[in-house]
Amino acid sequence: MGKMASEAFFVVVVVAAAAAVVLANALPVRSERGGVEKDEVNIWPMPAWVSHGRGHLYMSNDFVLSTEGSGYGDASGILKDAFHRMLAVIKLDHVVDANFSALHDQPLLQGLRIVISSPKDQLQYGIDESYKLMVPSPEKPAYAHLVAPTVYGALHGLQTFSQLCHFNFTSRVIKVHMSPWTIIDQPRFSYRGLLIATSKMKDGIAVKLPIFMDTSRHYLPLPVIRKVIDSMTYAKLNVLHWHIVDTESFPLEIPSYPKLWNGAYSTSEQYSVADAAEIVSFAQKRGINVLAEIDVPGHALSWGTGYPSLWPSKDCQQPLDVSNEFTFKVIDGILSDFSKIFKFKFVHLGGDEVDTSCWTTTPHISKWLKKNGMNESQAYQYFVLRAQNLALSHGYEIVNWEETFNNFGNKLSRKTVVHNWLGGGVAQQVVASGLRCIVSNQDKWYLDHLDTTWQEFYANEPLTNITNLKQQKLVIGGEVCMWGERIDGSDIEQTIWPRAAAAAERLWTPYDELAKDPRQVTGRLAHFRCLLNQRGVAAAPLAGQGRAAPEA
Ligand code: CP6
Repeated sequence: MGKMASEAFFVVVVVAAAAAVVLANALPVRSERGGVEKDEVNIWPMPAWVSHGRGHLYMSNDFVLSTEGSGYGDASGILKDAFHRMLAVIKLDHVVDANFSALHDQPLLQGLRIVISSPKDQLQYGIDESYKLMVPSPEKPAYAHLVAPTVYGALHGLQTFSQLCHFNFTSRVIKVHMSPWTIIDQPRFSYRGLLIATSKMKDGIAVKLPIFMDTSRHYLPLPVIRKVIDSMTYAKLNVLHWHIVDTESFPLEIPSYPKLWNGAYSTSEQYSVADAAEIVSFAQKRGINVLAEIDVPGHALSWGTGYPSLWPSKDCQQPLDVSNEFTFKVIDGILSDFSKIFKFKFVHLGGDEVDTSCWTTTPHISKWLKKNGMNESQAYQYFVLRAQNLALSHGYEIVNWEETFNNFGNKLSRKTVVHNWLGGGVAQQVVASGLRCIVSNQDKWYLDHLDTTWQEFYANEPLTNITNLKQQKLVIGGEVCMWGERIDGSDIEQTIWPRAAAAAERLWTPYDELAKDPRQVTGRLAHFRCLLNQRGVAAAPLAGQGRAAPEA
């Protein structure tokens, strides 16, 4: 984003905040975030500012979208498609017939008028995601209004609107209760991510089918990934971190080095370039950026299936051979191909858990180390920095796991975002050094840790021990991680949800509006989990994750 654009973003945020303050003083009813009233506002994540009344409205059977006066043309259909997806989930199209009761003498909401100021819809990090939503009182029902600087802010507004609508299975009508509503909202952090890993351990044969069987282990079929993306939008998460390749398999097609694909488990456990591009476009249309990762130099054994010279030797197969120029040619080729598919401003270069012992025990590499006057840890640094330079040459900024910072933080490119995952609270040191940080500490935000409760997810505060305002701004957000060793398409949804939602509120809602004690939000989160279930997402019961084993 250019300087002008980011200044405009700032002005809009300030104006929105000022408007919020004015409205806060002017409007009579402001929901309390505590006690009984709190659970009445069943919106997740809680918006920055909410006011509501006590009236009831009903959605007209032919509820329409109006974009009159909007500066956004919607040539790509992002808004129109999102509106229809929203209607489908409100009306529960996948479970009930669209055969609604006639509504006589009820105040009817005729439609939603959406005004978006920016004509552009290029999705990128840091765009304005704010929106303002107004639902009228039953006395003057007509239209609800949604105003947003960008279409992506409007998408969040649609999600919030969908949560104000309640389908009654008995009367078969859709009620918007507690009108009028005014909601002014924007995210606390601009990076709100979920990691999925698609390359771990093979236990069976995968089939690319929308219905998955016990045989589709760990490789995630495209329909599963699409469903995860859709579910992310319900919680206003905006980055899908795709840990595509790792030691166990290399499922992605890389045209520059086509034999890398030989590292896939099988020909049905592969993503073509077209598959990946389709996922990126599917996500973009929903306001979600895809952060692609190649984890180097460790976690890359599968690369050598197609190109064995990337291994130090036949018996010592990782990390990638640091002494071989071909290694960096391949990384360059991958990043070149990536830059045509993955349009997010960041690429993730891994750099975690590197065991360099193969480098010293392999004669030709140990010779190379001596010749270049490097020890193992210097070679690790050399590798990471060279990969960083390649990413920069393809126009990317970089995300690296925190070991790179812990070992040579002062050498990293200033365009690095350090991705925390170890328990030591590195964020504080990262931002003190002037680098940006993403928070994912494994004892709090790792979804594969089945013993971590939703309350612990909720309570994890990214700005812990960071008080300086400038340093706080360097924490660009956080990410919950769904590592793939022990999950696949059959249980990924209930492993992600509802705990990811707890983190999503932490990343969206202003700090002062967050519950100090997670118990205060149990009812509202249970409601959101139920909403996920209604929408076809297999979110687990709140007490189903992180539970202690029952007493024998
Ligand atoms: N794979 C990769 C992993 C993990 C990491 N990187 C990981 C390590 C420890 C736990 C969970 C996941 N499976 N490539 C660490 C960032 Cl507990």
